[in-house]
Amino acid sequence: MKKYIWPFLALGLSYCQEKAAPPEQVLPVPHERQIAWQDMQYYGFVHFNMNTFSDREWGFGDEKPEQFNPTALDAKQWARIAKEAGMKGLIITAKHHDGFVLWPSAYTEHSVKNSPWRDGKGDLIKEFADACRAEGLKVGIYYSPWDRNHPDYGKPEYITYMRNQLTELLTNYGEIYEIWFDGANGGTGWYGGANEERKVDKFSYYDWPTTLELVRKLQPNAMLFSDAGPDVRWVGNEHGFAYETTWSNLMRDSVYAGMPDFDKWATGQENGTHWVPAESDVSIRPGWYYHTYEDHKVRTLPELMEIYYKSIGQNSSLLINFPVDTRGLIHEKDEEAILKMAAKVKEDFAVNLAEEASFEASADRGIEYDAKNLSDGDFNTYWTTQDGEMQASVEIDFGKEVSFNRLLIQEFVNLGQRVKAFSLEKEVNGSWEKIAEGTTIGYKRILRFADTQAQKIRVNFLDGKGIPVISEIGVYSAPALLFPPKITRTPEGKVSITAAEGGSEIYFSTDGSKPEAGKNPYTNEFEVLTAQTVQAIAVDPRSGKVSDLARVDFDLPKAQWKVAATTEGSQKGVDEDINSYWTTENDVFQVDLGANAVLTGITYYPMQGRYPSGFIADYVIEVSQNGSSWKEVARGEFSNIANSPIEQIVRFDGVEARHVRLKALKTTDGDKATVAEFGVITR
Ligand code: FUL
Ligand code: CA
Repeated sequence: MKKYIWPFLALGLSYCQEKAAPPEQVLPVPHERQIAWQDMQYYGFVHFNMNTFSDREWGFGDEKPEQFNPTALDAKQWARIAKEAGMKGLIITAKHHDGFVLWPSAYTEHSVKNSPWRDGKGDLIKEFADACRAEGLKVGIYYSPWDRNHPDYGKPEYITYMRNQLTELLTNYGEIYEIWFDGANGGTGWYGGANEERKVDKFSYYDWPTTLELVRKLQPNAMLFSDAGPDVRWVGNEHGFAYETTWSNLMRDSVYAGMPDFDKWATGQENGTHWVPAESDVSIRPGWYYHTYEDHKVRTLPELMEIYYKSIGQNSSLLINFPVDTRGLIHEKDEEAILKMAAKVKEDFAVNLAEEASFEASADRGIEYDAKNLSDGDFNTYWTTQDGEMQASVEIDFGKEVSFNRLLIQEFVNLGQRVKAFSLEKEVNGSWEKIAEGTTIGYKRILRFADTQAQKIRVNFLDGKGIPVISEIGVYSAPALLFPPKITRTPEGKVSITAAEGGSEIYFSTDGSKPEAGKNPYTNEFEVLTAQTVQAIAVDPRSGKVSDLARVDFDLPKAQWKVAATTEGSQKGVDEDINSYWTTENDVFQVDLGANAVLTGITYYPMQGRYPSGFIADYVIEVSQNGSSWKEVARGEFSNIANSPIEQIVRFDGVEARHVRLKALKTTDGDKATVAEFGVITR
């Protein structure tokens, strides 16, 4: 144990009092630039480039600059939305795998300078940087090392090209806070007309040490991102989820960008040698680039909140992507979704119950490291114990019984990440009862649990790489996520209704009336075997707040239905799951309903995959009593299905039949027709 005597600094009453030295670092510790960055927590991605216009995720490299032609581009709109959403910076795809660049680079013709946008005089990196700075946002650059356009890709000459371009980007646009090097590298491409596959040795080809040296020289404060860091690492998935146990320590010398089995390193390691914190990246839609056919797939509020809690709440930063559309704007639906998330985060953390509470620790290191530092809102003041006191707990007394469901903890990671196990307990009649537990904490850890009432709680630090050094502890009561409940039915007709978040109550109706809070609560699944409308609402019992209405029009259950097919999987077209699908053999989807019914229409859900195919464009619907003689009841086109693959409904005059078939006369892409879900209408 080290103690200093600082007689010259001591004043007044504390004259000659011993001051405890801060705890020793536990290595590795963050660099200054990482300390500045970790506080940002949340920033945005803009994927906008040639792919926006070629409607692809990865361009081949043979696209033409003339294709890049946004009609209403406004980088100020992006920055305004990011700012309103609480983001601290934005990162733009200056060059993606197809090689097209958003600035007038002197080193290539494959650039905005040869596009119709702003008559070839535009510089999108400049417009972007100016717009960000006007809103107080930091500016980041995504640069793809892989270039499917460049003739020299794979040769040493290309590395010079890449460094020249990085020099342009890092010299001409002011301070850059993060540079994002993508791990996807090498493969087939156009490569100046060669049209071939070019494999590169991802470890050695780019000579990263030299490139990184250049980048450091030009932008000493910039965080360098790649799978392997060196400053910030990929989280190992594109769902935006870090891990229950997430270390900022990484065995950095064992990993490199684009390595095949990166996954197993993605959580970081307790004994990692370098400080390389995780960044969770995710798009607000399935694709990174804009596709109109994903307009109905913008992530919902419960999905976005899950991302928030699993990234920022699990020791990671969060990078959410906007696929800017062909106008050059963030789509209205994406804006709505991100602002809803921002509002919900604000609501969840509106009141820190710990702020007014009294804190008492089982041990501390002296007055400067008192437990009151845990609720002063200052990350740089912390509570810690004497050297060797590895286990300790902090009791929080609210003064009266309060209700809560979130615990937020921040470790003072500037001295290294330590905690390996902790738990939360509440006092019940003089004894302690466990509410929740966790492993790592890191810069920020948020535990979610069901609403709990208590006057006193305690946080136990059970195991760590060193003594606990904790900056802040917060306790919150997040209102239930009031999202319309999900109503689903099995093919057998069993209906279940689930709320987006535990703790909320559900009320429902099956007779067409509007469900009311307090009337007809949902407790168990029930049967719906005829055409019936089920409606439901979620209610927060504490505030009495009511969600929007959920409504599903069910028709005949499908358990007895048989799809005529010789290939496997045809029942996937009638399994009440829109995420499974079947590819038809001959563009015909034919069903035996098992019994006669009076049909007045059909429903068709096209395939919902990330790369869907076989949407039916032109159709004929036929019915039959015996399965051999057929009668046409409808014919037409599913307009705009390519761009909006939502449920299609066709109505016709009532007709009695046992068999029904949907025939594709044409699919949007010429591929075999696919069916995600087929249904009939009998009312
Ligand atoms: C990936 C890329 O291949 C995607 O297109 C996207 O840019 C994403 C952020 O990183 O590795
Ligand atoms: Ca503090």
